[in-house]
Amino acid sequence: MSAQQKKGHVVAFAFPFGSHPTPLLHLVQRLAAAAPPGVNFSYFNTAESNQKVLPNADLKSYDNIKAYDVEDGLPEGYVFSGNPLERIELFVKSTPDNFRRRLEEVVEETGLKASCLLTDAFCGFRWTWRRNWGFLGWRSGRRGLRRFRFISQNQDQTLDFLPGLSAIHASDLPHELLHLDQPFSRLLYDMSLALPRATAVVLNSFAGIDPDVETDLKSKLKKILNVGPSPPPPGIDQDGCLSWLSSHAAASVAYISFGTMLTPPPELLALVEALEEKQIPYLWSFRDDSKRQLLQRFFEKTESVGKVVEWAPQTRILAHPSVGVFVTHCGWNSVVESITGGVPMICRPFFGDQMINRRRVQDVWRIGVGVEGGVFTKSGMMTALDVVMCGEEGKKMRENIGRLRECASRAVAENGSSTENFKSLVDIVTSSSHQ
Ligand code: U2F
Repeated sequence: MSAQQKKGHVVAFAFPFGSHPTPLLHLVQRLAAAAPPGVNFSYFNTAESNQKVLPNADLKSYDNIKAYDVEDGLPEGYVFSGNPLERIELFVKSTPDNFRRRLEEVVEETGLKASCLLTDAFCGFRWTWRRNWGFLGWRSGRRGLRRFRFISQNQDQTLDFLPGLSAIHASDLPHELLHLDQPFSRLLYDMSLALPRATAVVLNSFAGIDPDVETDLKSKLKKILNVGPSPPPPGIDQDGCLSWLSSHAAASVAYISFGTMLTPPPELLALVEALEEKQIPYLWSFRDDSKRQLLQRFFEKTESVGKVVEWAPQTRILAHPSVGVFVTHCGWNSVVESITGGVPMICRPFFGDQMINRRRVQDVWRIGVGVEGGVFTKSGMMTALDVVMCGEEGKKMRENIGRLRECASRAVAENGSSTENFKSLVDIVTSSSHQ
């Protein structure tokens, strides 16, 4: 291939909420480091989200990546009603025009036409279908959506019609899937139509975790590329979590985090009562000021056994031998990181894919338990802590997670499947066929 043909302009569209923008930016950085000279990368995200993710990304060391702000869809002087989905819905309504406008400006300024589009699957807008572009993705399908609606009438029914998902119950489905009149549901629906048109769907997952799902995806999509588990970001330990962990016995600490998007509910009181009763040392990533008042007394009372920080270097914490359990909302990144760290989970999912992830953790991989009745209660949490941290079942979970962890290590080793898939991805995004 000639140097001229290798030149290209890879355009990444981020979904600016929760943990979405960061993994996409990391992927762009990995690709930019591996791409042949002359290939440029542009990362599009809202100004607010860029302000959060760019300072940790050290883009200065990449002369082939530029970040751009797109409009967030908030009308001037807008007053929020308190609905947590409002910001997302306004953004979704402003797509794809906000991305298109900004991209046109950038093409005008730089003279570089987009040669490849690498987007979060949530940005699978209809206008992108005109060309064969790449998507970072999740799984669904038009027929699937109709079936989901049908089976949702019986919450106990399982998804036997989707290979590899027979353990998932109708009650585990995100209710957003079933109401196509809402902006967020339309986004999911558009995504399900867009994925089969993409040149490749890139997943933060690895071969062997879900063989039946992988086979099914291969039959439905042009190409799937598991490139995970993604290499962990350095994760600065500004609050001394790791040295605190090192002063504890092996597998004795509960690490607690509910991800980046949640306002956890008042039932957290039941969780803390269980921790206190069992005298379990805990490390909690907690930055929700609205709930701090609720838990302040507990935090003070248990200062000698607990540590509360606003942001924790999670991947490093989960890799620490003192952590015995991860109390999690089951966001996908957290589940993968817990597997990579070899830590069994206590699951309290809240929305979206989290209930499906919980079901797989508990019933498919058997590497954790859901909380009894789906919400925190003192007795349910005490039982879950006993099961995971003390009992035979917990030992079995650690063995099961060890096997998955080995699959993950093999995948990212030299010549491993994720390593090879990543090389294919580099070829795809830098290939002249898109230009
Ligand atoms: C949404 O999930 P979240 O962003 O809430 O949660 P995760 O997918 O688990 O990702 C959280 C990331 O933030 C990191 C952690 C994960 O990589 O290591 N982190 C950290 O480093 N330190 C902290 O103190 C707290 C978190 C959504 F809600 C889920 O349903 C989806 O599955 C998920 C992915 O699409 O996005």
